[in-house]
Amino acid sequence: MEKILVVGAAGQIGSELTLALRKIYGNENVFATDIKDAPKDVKKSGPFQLLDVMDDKRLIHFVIRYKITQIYLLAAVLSGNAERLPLQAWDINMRSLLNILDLAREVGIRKIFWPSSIAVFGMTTPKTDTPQLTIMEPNTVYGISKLAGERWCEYYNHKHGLDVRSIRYPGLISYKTEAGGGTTDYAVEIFYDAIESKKYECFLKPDTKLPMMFMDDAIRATTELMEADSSRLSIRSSYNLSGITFDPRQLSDEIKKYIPDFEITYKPDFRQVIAESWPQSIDDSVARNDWGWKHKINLEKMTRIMLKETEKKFKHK
Ligand code: AKB
Repeated sequence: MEKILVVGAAGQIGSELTLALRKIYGNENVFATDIKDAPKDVKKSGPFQLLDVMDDKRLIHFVIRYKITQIYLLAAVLSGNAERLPLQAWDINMRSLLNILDLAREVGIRKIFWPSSIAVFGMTTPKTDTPQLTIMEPNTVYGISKLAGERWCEYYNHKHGLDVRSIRYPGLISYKTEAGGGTTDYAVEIFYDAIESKKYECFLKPDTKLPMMFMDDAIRATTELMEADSSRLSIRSSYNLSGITFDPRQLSDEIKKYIPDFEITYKPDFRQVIAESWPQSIDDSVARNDWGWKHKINLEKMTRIMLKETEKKFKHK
Protein backbone atom coordinates (compact mmCIF):
# COMPACT_ATOMS: atom_id res chain seq x y z
CA MET A 1 0.00 0.00 0.00
CA GLU A 2 1.53 3.33 -1.09
CA LYS A 3 1.41 6.27 1.35
CA ILE A 4 2.19 9.49 -0.45
CA LEU A 5 3.43 12.83 0.87
CA VAL A 6 2.89 15.92 -1.31
CA VAL A 7 5.00 18.90 -0.20
CA GLY A 8 3.69 22.15 -1.68
CA ALA A 9 0.13 20.89 -2.15
CA ALA A 10 -1.35 24.41 -2.17
CA GLY A 11 0.68 25.55 -5.17
CA GLN A 12 0.01 25.62 -8.91
CA ILE A 13 1.15 22.02 -9.56
CA GLY A 14 0.50 20.61 -6.09
CA SER A 15 -3.18 21.56 -5.91
CA GLU A 16 -3.91 19.58 -9.09
CA LEU A 17 -1.41 16.76 -8.64
CA THR A 18 -2.74 15.96 -5.15
CA LEU A 19 -6.23 15.34 -6.57
CA ALA A 20 -4.83 13.21 -9.42
CA LEU A 21 -2.77 11.13 -6.98
CA ARG A 22 -5.81 10.64 -4.73
CA LYS A 23 -7.71 9.21 -7.70
CA ILE A 24 -4.91 6.69 -8.30
CA TYR A 25 -3.92 5.77 -4.72
CA GLY A 26 -7.06 6.56 -2.70
CA ASN A 27 -7.97 9.79 -0.88
CA GLU A 28 -6.74 8.72 2.55
CA ASN A 29 -3.33 7.60 1.23
CA VAL A 30 -2.23 10.97 -0.16
CA PHE A 31 -1.10 13.43 2.55
CA ALA A 32 -1.18 17.02 1.31
CA THR A 33 1.10 19.52 3.10
CA ASP A 34 2.15 23.12 2.61
CA ILE A 35 3.28 26.15 4.60
CA LYS A 36 0.08 27.91 3.55
CA ASP A 37 -3.59 26.96 3.49
CA ALA A 38 -4.68 24.74 0.58
CA PRO A 39 -7.70 25.04 -1.76
CA LYS A 40 -10.98 23.61 -0.42
CA ASP A 41 -11.02 20.50 -2.60
CA VAL A 42 -7.51 19.53 -1.49
CA LYS A 43 -8.55 19.87 2.18
CA LYS A 44 -11.92 18.18 1.75
CA SER A 45 -10.88 15.18 -0.31
CA GLY A 46 -8.15 13.86 2.03
CA PRO A 47 -5.63 14.65 4.77
CA PHE A 48 -4.05 18.13 4.79
CA GLN A 49 -1.54 19.53 7.29
CA LEU A 50 0.57 22.65 7.56
CA LEU A 51 4.20 21.52 7.28
CA ASP A 52 7.43 23.34 6.48
CA VAL A 53 9.84 21.25 4.39
CA MET A 54 12.72 23.31 5.84
CA ASP A 55 11.92 21.86 9.30
CA ASP A 56 13.75 18.57 8.86
CA LYS A 57 12.86 17.24 12.35
CA ARG A 58 9.09 17.64 11.88
CA LEU A 59 9.41 16.30 8.37
CA ILE A 60 11.04 13.06 9.48
CA HIS A 61 8.45 12.60 12.27
CA PHE A 62 5.68 13.07 9.74
CA VAL A 63 7.20 10.56 7.30
CA ILE A 64 7.70 7.92 10.00
CA ARG A 65 4.32 8.52 11.67
CA TYR A 66 2.33 8.12 8.45
CA LYS A 67 4.59 5.39 7.00
CA ILE A 68 5.22 7.45 3.85
CA THR A 69 6.51 5.46 0.84
CA GLN A 70 6.62 8.17 -1.88
CA ILE A 71 7.34 11.92 -1.72
CA TYR A 72 6.46 14.62 -4.26
CA LEU A 73 8.44 17.78 -3.48
CA LEU A 74 6.79 20.70 -5.29
CA ALA A 75 7.75 23.66 -3.07
CA ALA A 76 10.02 26.16 -4.88
CA VAL A 77 10.70 29.85 -5.42
CA LEU A 78 10.17 30.49 -9.17
CA SER A 79 12.39 32.45 -11.58
CA GLY A 80 11.07 36.02 -11.22
CA ASN A 81 10.78 35.89 -7.42
CA ALA A 82 14.19 34.23 -7.08
CA GLU A 83 15.86 37.19 -8.82
CA ARG A 84 14.30 39.50 -6.21
CA LEU A 85 15.59 37.46 -3.24
CA PRO A 86 18.51 35.43 -4.61
CA LEU A 87 20.05 34.00 -1.44
CA GLN A 88 16.74 33.17 0.16
CA ALA A 89 15.55 31.47 -3.03
CA TRP A 90 18.76 29.46 -3.29
CA ASP A 91 18.41 28.38 0.35
CA ILE A 92 14.75 27.36 -0.01
CA ASN A 93 15.16 25.57 -3.35
CA MET A 94 18.30 23.67 -2.36
CA ARG A 95 17.69 22.92 1.32
CA SER A 96 14.17 21.59 0.68
CA LEU A 97 15.54 19.13 -1.90
CA LEU A 98 18.53 18.06 0.19
CA ASN A 99 16.28 17.57 3.26
CA ILE A 100 14.03 15.26 1.25
CA LEU A 101 16.83 13.34 -0.51
CA ASP A 102 18.66 12.68 2.70
CA LEU A 103 15.55 11.76 4.65
CA ALA A 104 14.53 9.42 1.82
CA ARG A 105 17.89 7.66 1.95
CA GLU A 106 17.71 7.38 5.74
CA VAL A 107 14.19 5.97 6.07
CA GLY A 108 14.04 4.09 2.74
CA ILE A 109 11.44 6.03 0.73
CA ARG A 110 10.53 4.02 -2.40
CA LYS A 111 10.13 6.86 -4.93
CA ILE A 112 10.63 10.62 -5.05
CA PHE A 113 9.41 13.19 -7.56
CA TRP A 114 11.07 16.58 -7.88
CA PRO A 115 10.32 19.13 -10.61
CA SER A 116 13.10 20.72 -12.62
CA SER A 117 12.50 23.33 -15.33
CA ILE A 118 13.50 24.65 -18.74
CA ALA A 119 15.32 27.27 -16.61
CA VAL A 120 18.28 24.85 -16.38
CA PHE A 121 19.21 26.02 -19.89
CA GLY A 122 20.95 29.30 -20.66
CA MET A 123 22.09 31.69 -23.39
CA THR A 124 24.61 29.20 -24.81
CA THR A 125 22.08 26.35 -25.15
CA PRO A 126 20.66 25.66 -28.65
CA LYS A 127 17.34 27.56 -28.70
CA THR A 128 15.17 25.28 -30.81
CA ASP A 129 14.51 21.60 -30.25
CA THR A 130 16.83 21.80 -27.27
CA PRO A 131 18.24 18.29 -26.78
CA GLN A 132 18.13 16.28 -23.55
CA LEU A 133 21.92 16.45 -23.24
CA THR A 134 23.34 19.82 -24.22
CA ILE A 135 25.19 22.91 -23.00
CA MET A 136 23.72 24.13 -19.71
CA GLU A 137 24.86 27.50 -18.41
CA PRO A 138 21.82 28.99 -16.63
CA ASN A 139 22.24 32.60 -15.52
CA THR A 140 19.28 32.92 -13.14
CA VAL A 141 19.25 31.94 -9.46
CA TYR A 142 16.26 29.67 -10.11
CA GLY A 143 17.97 28.02 -13.09
CA ILE A 144 21.22 27.50 -11.18
CA SER A 145 19.28 25.93 -8.28
CA LYS A 146 17.39 23.62 -10.65
CA LEU A 147 20.57 22.52 -12.42
CA ALA A 148 22.31 21.87 -9.08
CA GLY A 149 19.16 20.01 -7.95
CA GLU A 150 19.29 17.78 -11.02
CA ARG A 151 22.91 16.92 -10.25
CA TRP A 152 21.97 16.04 -6.64
CA CYS A 153 19.06 13.84 -7.80
CA GLU A 154 21.35 11.90 -10.13
CA TYR A 155 24.00 11.66 -7.42
CA TYR A 156 21.57 10.17 -4.88
CA ASN A 157 20.35 7.72 -7.52
CA HIS A 158 23.82 6.58 -8.54
CA LYS A 159 25.40 6.65 -5.10
CA HIS A 160 22.52 5.47 -2.89
CA GLY A 161 20.15 3.77 -5.35
CA LEU A 162 17.38 6.26 -4.53
CA ASP A 163 14.55 6.12 -7.07
CA VAL A 164 14.31 9.86 -7.82
CA ARG A 165 12.39 10.92 -10.93
CA SER A 166 12.16 14.38 -12.43
CA ILE A 167 10.79 16.44 -15.32
CA ARG A 168 12.02 19.74 -16.74
CA TYR A 169 8.63 21.42 -16.86
CA PRO A 170 8.02 24.10 -19.47
CA GLY A 171 5.81 27.08 -18.49
CA LEU A 172 2.65 25.59 -16.96
CA ILE A 173 -0.78 27.00 -17.73
CA SER A 174 -3.67 26.31 -15.39
CA TYR A 175 -6.82 27.95 -14.10
CA LYS A 176 -7.21 26.34 -10.69
CA THR A 177 -4.44 27.88 -8.63
CA GLU A 178 -2.56 30.92 -9.84
CA ALA A 179 1.16 30.57 -10.48
CA GLY A 180 3.41 32.89 -8.52
CA GLY A 181 6.54 34.72 -9.54
CA GLY A 182 7.47 32.86 -12.74
CA THR A 183 8.60 34.25 -16.11
CA THR A 184 6.07 32.16 -18.04
CA ASP A 185 3.21 33.35 -15.79
CA TYR A 186 2.10 35.98 -18.31
CA ALA A 187 0.38 33.09 -20.10
CA VAL A 188 -1.82 32.54 -17.02
CA GLU A 189 -2.37 36.21 -16.01
CA ILE A 190 -3.50 37.10 -19.54
CA PHE A 191 -6.64 34.94 -19.16
CA TYR A 192 -7.67 36.59 -15.86
CA ASP A 193 -7.24 40.08 -17.35
CA ALA A 194 -8.92 39.10 -20.63
CA ILE A 195 -12.03 37.98 -18.74
CA GLU A 196 -12.01 40.79 -16.19
CA SER A 197 -11.09 43.85 -18.28
CA LYS A 198 -10.45 42.70 -21.89
CA LYS A 199 -6.98 44.23 -21.56
CA TYR A 200 -3.56 42.90 -20.64
CA GLU A 201 -0.18 44.56 -20.22
CA CYS A 202 2.43 41.91 -20.96
CA PHE A 203 5.84 41.91 -19.24
CA LEU A 204 7.44 40.12 -22.22
CA LYS A 205 7.90 41.33 -25.83
CA PRO A 206 5.33 40.14 -28.42
CA ASP A 207 7.69 37.71 -30.17
CA THR A 208 9.13 35.98 -27.08
CA LYS A 209 8.58 32.31 -27.87
CA LEU A 210 8.72 29.91 -24.92
CA PRO A 211 7.92 26.23 -24.36
CA MET A 212 4.60 25.88 -22.51
CA MET A 213 2.20 23.14 -21.43
CA PHE A 214 -1.38 22.90 -20.23
CA MET A 215 -1.58 21.57 -16.66
CA ASP A 216 -3.59 18.44 -17.56
CA ASP A 217 -0.70 17.28 -19.77
CA ALA A 218 1.85 18.13 -17.06
CA ILE A 219 -0.07 16.14 -14.42
CA ARG A 220 -0.43 13.16 -16.76
CA ALA A 221 3.30 13.32 -17.56
CA THR A 222 4.10 13.28 -13.85
CA THR A 223 1.91 10.30 -12.97
CA GLU A 224 3.05 8.40 -16.10
CA LEU A 225 6.72 8.95 -15.25
CA MET A 226 6.15 7.89 -11.63
CA GLU A 227 4.37 4.70 -12.72
CA ALA A 228 6.93 3.75 -15.39
CA ASP A 229 9.07 0.68 -14.77
CA SER A 230 12.30 1.88 -13.20
CA SER A 231 14.40 -0.23 -15.62
CA ARG A 232 13.10 1.88 -18.52
CA LEU A 233 14.38 5.18 -17.14
CA SER A 234 17.72 6.18 -18.64
CA ILE A 235 17.67 9.71 -17.20
CA ARG A 236 18.11 10.26 -13.47
CA SER A 237 18.78 14.00 -13.63
CA SER A 238 15.56 15.26 -15.26
CA TYR A 239 13.61 14.56 -18.46
CA ASN A 240 13.03 17.15 -21.20
CA LEU A 241 9.29 17.50 -21.79
CA SER A 242 7.65 19.28 -24.68
CA GLY A 243 4.13 20.63 -25.10
CA ILE A 244 3.27 23.80 -27.04
CA THR A 245 5.47 26.69 -28.20
CA PHE A 246 3.98 30.16 -28.63
CA ASP A 247 4.69 33.84 -27.99
CA PRO A 248 2.48 36.52 -26.36
CA ARG A 249 1.27 37.78 -29.74
CA GLN A 250 0.12 34.33 -30.87
CA LEU A 251 -1.64 33.76 -27.54
CA SER A 252 -3.43 37.10 -27.71
CA ASP A 253 -4.50 36.37 -31.33
CA GLU A 254 -6.00 33.11 -30.11
CA ILE A 255 -7.85 34.91 -27.28
CA LYS A 256 -9.17 37.48 -29.78
CA LYS A 257 -11.02 34.67 -31.59
CA TYR A 258 -13.29 34.50 -28.50
CA ILE A 259 -12.99 38.10 -27.23
CA PRO A 260 -12.60 40.21 -30.42
CA ASP A 261 -12.08 43.51 -28.54
CA PHE A 262 -9.33 42.09 -26.31
CA GLU A 263 -6.29 44.40 -26.30
CA ILE A 264 -2.71 43.55 -25.42
CA THR A 265 0.08 46.06 -24.75
CA TYR A 266 3.73 45.31 -24.04
CA LYS A 267 5.95 46.64 -21.27
CA PRO A 268 8.92 44.26 -20.96
CA ASP A 269 10.60 44.17 -17.54
CA PHE A 270 13.52 42.18 -16.03
CA ARG A 271 11.78 38.91 -16.93
CA GLN A 272 12.41 39.60 -20.65
CA VAL A 273 16.12 38.88 -20.12
CA ILE A 274 15.26 35.65 -18.29
CA ALA A 275 12.91 34.54 -21.09
CA GLU A 276 15.55 35.28 -23.73
CA SER A 277 17.99 32.96 -21.98
CA TRP A 278 15.57 30.02 -22.20
CA PRO A 279 14.87 27.71 -25.17
CA GLN A 280 11.96 28.25 -27.53
CA SER A 281 11.18 24.59 -28.10
CA ILE A 282 12.25 21.32 -26.53
CA ASP A 283 13.22 17.93 -27.95
CA ASP A 284 11.63 15.36 -25.64
CA SER A 285 12.39 12.26 -27.69
CA VAL A 286 14.17 10.59 -24.75
CA ALA A 287 11.00 10.85 -22.61
CA ARG A 288 8.95 9.56 -25.54
CA ASN A 289 11.24 6.55 -26.03
CA ASP A 290 11.80 5.74 -22.35
CA TRP A 291 8.27 5.98 -20.94
CA GLY A 292 6.00 6.69 -23.89
CA TRP A 293 5.33 10.39 -23.23
CA LYS A 294 3.15 12.29 -25.73
CA HIS A 295 1.46 15.66 -25.16
CA LYS A 296 -2.21 16.05 -26.12
CA ILE A 297 -3.35 19.64 -25.64
CA ASN A 298 -2.53 22.28 -28.29
CA LEU A 299 -2.78 26.09 -28.18
CA GLU A 300 -6.37 26.20 -29.53
CA LYS A 301 -7.72 23.68 -27.01
CA MET A 302 -5.77 25.20 -24.12
CA THR A 303 -7.12 28.70 -24.88
CA ARG A 304 -10.70 27.42 -25.11
CA ILE A 305 -10.48 25.62 -21.75
CA MET A 306 -8.68 28.49 -20.01
CA LEU A 307 -11.24 31.09 -21.11
CA LYS A 308 -14.19 28.90 -20.16
CA GLU A 309 -12.83 27.92 -16.75
CA THR A 310 -11.50 31.38 -15.84
CA GLU A 311 -14.89 32.88 -16.68
CA LYS A 312 -16.60 30.32 -14.42
CA LYS A 313 -14.20 31.25 -11.62
CA PHE A 314 -15.11 34.95 -11.89
CA LYS A 315 -18.84 34.14 -11.88
CA HIS A 316 -18.48 32.16 -8.63
CA LYS A 317 -16.42 34.87 -6.87
C1 AKB B 1 9.05 30.06 -14.24
O1 AKB B 1 8.66 30.81 -15.16
O2 AKB B 1 9.85 30.38 -13.37
C2 AKB B 1 8.52 28.64 -14.22
C3 AKB B 1 9.40 27.70 -14.94
C4 AKB B 1 9.52 27.74 -16.40
O3 AKB B 1 10.03 26.88 -14.32
N1 AKB B 1 7.19 28.60 -14.78
